[in-house]
Amino acid sequence: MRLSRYFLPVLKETPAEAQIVSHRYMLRAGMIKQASAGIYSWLPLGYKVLRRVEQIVHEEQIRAGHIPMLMPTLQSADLWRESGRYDDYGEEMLRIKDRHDRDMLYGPTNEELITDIFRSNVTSYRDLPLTLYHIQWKFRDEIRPRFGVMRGREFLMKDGYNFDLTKEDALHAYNRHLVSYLRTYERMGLQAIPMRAASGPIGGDNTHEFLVLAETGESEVFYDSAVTDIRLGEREIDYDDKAQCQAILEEFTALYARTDETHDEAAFAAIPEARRRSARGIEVGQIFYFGTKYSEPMGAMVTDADGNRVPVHMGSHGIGVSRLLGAIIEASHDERGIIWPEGVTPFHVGIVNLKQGDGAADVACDGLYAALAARGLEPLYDDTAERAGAKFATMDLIGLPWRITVGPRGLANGVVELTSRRTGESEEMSPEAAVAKVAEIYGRSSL
Ligand code: 5CA
Repeated sequence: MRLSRYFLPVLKETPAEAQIVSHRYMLRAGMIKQASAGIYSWLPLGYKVLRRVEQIVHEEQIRAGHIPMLMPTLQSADLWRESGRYDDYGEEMLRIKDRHDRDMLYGPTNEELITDIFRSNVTSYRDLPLTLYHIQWKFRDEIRPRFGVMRGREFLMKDGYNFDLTKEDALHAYNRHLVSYLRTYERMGLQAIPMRAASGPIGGDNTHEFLVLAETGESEVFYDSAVTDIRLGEREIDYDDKAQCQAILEEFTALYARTDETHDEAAFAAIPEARRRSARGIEVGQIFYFGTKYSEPMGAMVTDADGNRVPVHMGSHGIGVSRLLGAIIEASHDERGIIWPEGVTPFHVGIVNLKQGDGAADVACDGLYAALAARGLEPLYDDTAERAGAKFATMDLIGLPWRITVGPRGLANGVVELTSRRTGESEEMSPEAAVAKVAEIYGRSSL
């Protein structure tokens, strides 16, 4: 993309309403614009990152054997009356009447809708196990929407639902989600720690929240510092292997890590004092096993091997997709702006032309652009007439992990400069070497 043809409305001033760094940078970098309280438009740069995050979520869910689909945002109140949650859910649910005076609602979550789809189509244990998921906008009329996309009223969530014959199978689905979530967050450059939590209006006793440690997080957490040393890394995972998934859950949840809702002072005091931590965290996901809470009242039954009709065991599993952008920025930024991890960056590399209009510099930039694009990479080429300082400031603010700087002086010696946004280190090299290095970083060197 050429910046002169893009829509990147960066702000020089820090918006007064933004209290935390991710909100400030998302506004300043022209990623989002508030439409009304807790509701945002996703401007092109923000939308691009949102799509990248969504793509990683899809890839890891599909890898775990979960099936993508799409349910609507508006739902009929009737289903929620069946589960008993229409009255229970309270003020957070946005209730709407259509022209025929029918009660509708903007879905805050989808347990009822998916259970209805299941019961209409599945009747035998032979069709189990089944896990369906979607990535769809939700609405919760939060009393205090704040911190930009962190606590929105309208927000994007990945929500998945498992249907199993037995509790044991449903707990395997729970474990599978835990493992796939760990992989998902690690690919985004985040460490999200599973912590024992409370289940709230979703229900059930088994639940873990995934927390990214950050001073600006809304959750109070207590943990053994040794949990921060555990990584999933590149290990091979077989999502059908019950023992392996269970072992990973145990590895990640053996040490004390809880939110304030389930915090146990006595258990916390048993941790060696040097490892005891109380901190704040951003909740980027939550998994639940709730058994037959919805299947029983809504009649989601299957025939088992003995011919008996039994309610299915279910769980639901959510990732805060739009919130993740805020969490990634909270975890990765400096005083000049965002520093995107390579896995989610909106453009792979920035090209800064120090002297737009200079024949050699323009030709070199066009050549770099074409060579990067040929390797399947997306550069953002600042081809505007701005002065160098302003171009650098914009690149630093929007946080592309790599920048190639091109100027007549370097070109006279046959070199451009490749700079890491994270370390600030620069290296001079030929344009070809810069393309090869960037391609290697993104695993596109085979072309
Ligand atoms: N049905 C279950 C699982 S699919 C469910 O709704 N779980 S949840 O309530 O925990 O939401 C899942 C994730 O959505 C949360 O972990 C959080 O990351 C995100 N989320 C929840 N509320 C908001 C909000 N107001 N703004 C942004 N993200 C939110």
